[in-house]
Amino acid sequence: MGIRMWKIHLIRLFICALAILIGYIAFISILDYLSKDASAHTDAGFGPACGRATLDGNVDPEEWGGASTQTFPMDSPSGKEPFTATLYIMNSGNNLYMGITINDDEFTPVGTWLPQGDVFRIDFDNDHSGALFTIQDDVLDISAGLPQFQDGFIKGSPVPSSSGPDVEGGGTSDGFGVASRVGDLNHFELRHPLCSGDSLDFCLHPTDIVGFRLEYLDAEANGQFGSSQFFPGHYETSIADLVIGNCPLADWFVHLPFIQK
Ligand SMILES: [Ca+2]
Ligand SMILES: [Ca+2]
Ligand SMILES: [Ca+2]
Ligand SMILES: [Ca+2]
Repeated sequence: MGIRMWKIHLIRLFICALAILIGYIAFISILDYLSKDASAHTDAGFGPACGRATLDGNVDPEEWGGASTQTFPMDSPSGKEPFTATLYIMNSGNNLYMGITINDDEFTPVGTWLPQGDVFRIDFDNDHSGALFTIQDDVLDISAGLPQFQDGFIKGSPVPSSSGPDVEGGGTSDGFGVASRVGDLNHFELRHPLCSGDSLDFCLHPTDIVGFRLEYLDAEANGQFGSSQFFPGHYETSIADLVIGNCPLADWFVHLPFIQK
């Protein structure tokens, strides 16, 4: 075989290797895209629902009757027994309302590691990008101990998920929430403006879709940390969807005194 033929063979070999490499990269990219698509924005969707509730720490099924509702086991990555929670979501013309019940075995208002005891942290994916913990994303905390409601935001430092109250980041505290023990469940109720005007809050309009993830941090009766449990999952791409309803409902606010039950 002459030198010329060798050159042609080498060029063919190079082109084949290049084609295989490009194919492999494309295959891996498609797999990566599909895996992200499967985990982000799961089918844990909450449809548009209109309503408003009295925030007294009692998730009364009647007042939340119009809400989009799901009952589910929490994702407990530590291996502790998963709690079962029911989440109710609806909105008025001005506010998002969320109600949650969970079968924690006690309502703990003070903890060693959790100063406000049992707490739900709700992380929002403001722009529905499929990623949590973008700087300034909205974060709401509703806890057993005082102050029961905190309107926060992602600070991003020292770790991506670190958050702080809006008032410490130059924003305003917007919303309200109350938690209490009702029967053998912990109940949490809150509201937050759909569009407060604060840059540390989301701004949502009818038909908008926003992503969110719940995290429940359980304090035990002795104040020790119990477990951290999640919905729809514990990954940063585990995000449920919420569609904002077109609801011409005005709000009325009835703030009942907090009564520990
Ligand atoms: Ca209520
Ligand atoms: Ca705010
Ligand atoms: Ca906020
Ligand atoms: Ca507890």
